Amino acid sequence: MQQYKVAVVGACGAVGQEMIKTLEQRGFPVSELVPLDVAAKVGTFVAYKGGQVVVREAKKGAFVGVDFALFSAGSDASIELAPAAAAEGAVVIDNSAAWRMDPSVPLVVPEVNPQALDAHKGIIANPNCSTIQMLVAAKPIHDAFKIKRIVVSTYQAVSGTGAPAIEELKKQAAAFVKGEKIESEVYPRQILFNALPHIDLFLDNGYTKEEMKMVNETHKILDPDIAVCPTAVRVPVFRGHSESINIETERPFTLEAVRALLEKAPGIKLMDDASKQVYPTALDADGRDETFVGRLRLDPTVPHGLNMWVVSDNLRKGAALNAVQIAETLVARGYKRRS
Ligand code: 3JN
Repeated sequence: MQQYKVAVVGACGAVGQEMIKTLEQRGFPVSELVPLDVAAKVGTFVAYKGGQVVVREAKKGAFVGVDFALFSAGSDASIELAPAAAAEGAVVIDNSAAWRMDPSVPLVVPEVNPQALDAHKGIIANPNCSTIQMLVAAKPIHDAFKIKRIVVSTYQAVSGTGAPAIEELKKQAAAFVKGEKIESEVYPRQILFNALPHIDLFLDNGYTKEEMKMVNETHKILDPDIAVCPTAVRVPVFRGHSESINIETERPFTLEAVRALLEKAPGIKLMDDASKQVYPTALDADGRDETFVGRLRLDPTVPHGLNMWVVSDNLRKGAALNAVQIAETLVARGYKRRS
């Protein structure tokens, strides 16, 4: 079997670590793993296949001979280094927002629009985590009944913000138990025992950047005609984003038909039996690859309405796994080295 040299940029970060773990767990054919990060991390090690691989500096010249470069080091690093990596012959799969809306860059969820990969010119973008799980669940419904409008509220884990936010939630919990003062640095308000309707920056239209990513990315990936109305909320959960999704379709459907579609849709696990209190939660999704769907019910307030609860691991399907699946899909579609 052909093997590929794979670089991970941001290898020491939460998503970078998950990318390396995912490559290993899925048996991606890696001839050499090249962990790259900022100068301060050079010489440290990442764990891979029972061994330790030394971290090198992410800089121009580091991508010669690399087949796939998985980037998760933030937008600035992607803007600076992704074109260089592509020029050096690598296919970049970028987890940041830097290139997502560039018309020449495919924005891909492999279960939804794998065909978009064929037009890549060396850079491919991974969508925002909240978009990915929403579209995995929406795709089979859109194909069968044509979605007109989606109203979505997210309940997003602190790991979406990064390691400092995970620490902040832990510290606030410890301070609460000890009866000490609760300090907030990462978030503008206390996250412990709270829900913050504020993810990323506020824009002039009153929505946040996170919310507008869900709108714009849905239009690029699935259908520009779907109206999307989002509210993104941060909750005191470590890992796993949950979404309450209300869908209005053009064509009529039955719950049984939707259930049958979701049962056989790729990447989805149905957890839906209200009589036995079966529904997915963030803890069920932790470390898992699937997007979980439950609480399926009709919305009787519109002609063809559906409600569902969709949960997925934001670091995995929302980031690392989707990126690795893009590489797998490129290989399955006949990847050839670019230079
Ligand atoms: O907050 C979350 O749960 C997801 C965060 C995503 C994020 C955070 C900082 C910068 C992104 C993203 O992937 O859209 C970016 C970015 O790349 O702009």
